[in-house]
Order: sequence, then structure tokens, then C-alpha cells
Amino acid sequence: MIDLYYAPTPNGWKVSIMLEECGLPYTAHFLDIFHGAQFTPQFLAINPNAKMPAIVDHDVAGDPVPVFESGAILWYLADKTGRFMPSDPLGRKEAMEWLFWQTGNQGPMAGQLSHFRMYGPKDGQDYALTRYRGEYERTLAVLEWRLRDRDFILGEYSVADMLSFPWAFIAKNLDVSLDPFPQVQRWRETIKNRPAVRKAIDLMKDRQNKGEHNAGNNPTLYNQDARHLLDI
Ligand SMILES: N[C@@H](CCC(=O)N[C@@H](CS)C(=O)NCC(=O)O)C(=O)O
Repeated sequence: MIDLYYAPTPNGWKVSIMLEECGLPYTAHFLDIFHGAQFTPQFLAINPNAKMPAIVDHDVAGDPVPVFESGAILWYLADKTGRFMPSDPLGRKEAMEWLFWQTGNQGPMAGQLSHFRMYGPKDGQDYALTRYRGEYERTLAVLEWRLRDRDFILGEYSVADMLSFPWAFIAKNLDVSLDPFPQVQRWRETIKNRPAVRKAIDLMKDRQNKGEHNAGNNPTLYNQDARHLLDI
């Protein structure tokens, strides 16, 4: 059994998608990041970065294994199951490139765009919105190029797609049109219609933040600094 610490966001979906695709038994626990559940000593022992998603794998010889960071979790699960990851050295190299690309580029840029567009203060943020919309669109263009001559990022459906799909899935919420990105649209549609993906995205749907928690009213989530960790 695997414990999944989760909230229904694009970063959370990456892991629920992989668990559903692999058919692994798991128990999903809502991590209430809106009210500070990420800062308990118990959770910090699982993820010292105080964010979800994270998992604890009990299906191992010896002590349970905690894993944090979505990219590392998908890599770990791919190794554990032997699925959704090429096995040859060059294929694994490409998988690693796209994994680092997602977690170092698309994820942070989309995350900041989402923050300033959906949860940030409404005044005085023109530059932030322009900057992060431009960077997010740039990452869509990277995917557009990559998908011009293959069905999925690594050719076959893999962890690379599961990591990059969620932030492309919510483009409309980020006020970004996918019209200039026909390959991304085609790829997004194919992945969206996979039964495992639909199930994963519906997980705890009723707990989604539709804007009720924002920078104006929730300093636990949106105005963090070092003290959030040092004062524990
Ligand atoms: N790089 C991390 C990002 C995780 C992340 O940003 N999680 C957010 C929700 S989408 C979170 O837990 N926020 C709580 C907080 O910032 O206190 C990953 O890919 O796992």
C-alpha cells in the first residue's frame, strides 16, 4: 500500500495519474495546505520542502520509504513498476531530460502564472502576469516543437507526459489559448481521455481552491518566508 499526501492541483494530479495508470493500491490523504498541514513535524519527515504531493511506500522490504517532489515520485514509481519509462540508457537519459525540464521550467512558470492570475492581489501585478504568461507560453512552444513528429514526449506515453500534462490541461484557467499549439492540443486531448487520467483528476475534486483562499486572506499558504519553517 502507498500513502499519497495530496490536494487536487496540477502538481497533485501528476502523482494520482501515475498511481492510477499503474493500478497501484494507494490511500489518498487530503493534505490541508490551506491551514498549515504541510508544516507539521510528521509531514516534514516525509517532505522537508513542506509541499504536496508526497508518498510513503509501505510495499517494501524494511522501513516504509517516503518520497517527495513529483518528478522524483514518478521516477521512483516507474522504477518500482518497470512501467512508463524507457529501459535503455539513451531512453532513460531523454526521460530524465524531460523530467528535469518539467520540474525546472514548465512547472515553476505555470505555477507562478497561476498564482498571480488566480490568487495574487489584483492591482500592480502587470509585469508579473506578462512575465509568467510569456514564460508559460514559451514552455508550450517547447512542447509544440517536441510533439511535431511524435505522439508523446518520448514517443510512447510515459512519465514525461504525466508530468507535463496537468499544467497544459488547465491552460484556459490561466487565460492562455492553445490555438497556436495544435500538437499540444492533440496531445492534451488524447491524455485527457484516458480513463486513468479522468479518474485521477476527479480525485477530491470538491476540495479544489476556486479562489476562496488567496494572497489577501491566507498568509499560511501565500505569503510564506523562512519563519514558516524555522519557527516549527
Ligand atoms: N516542485 C514541487 C512543487 C509542489 C508544490 O508547489 N505544491 C504546492 C501545491 S501545488 C504546495 O504544496 N503548496 C503548499 C505550500 O506552498 O505551502 C513538486 O513538483 O512536487
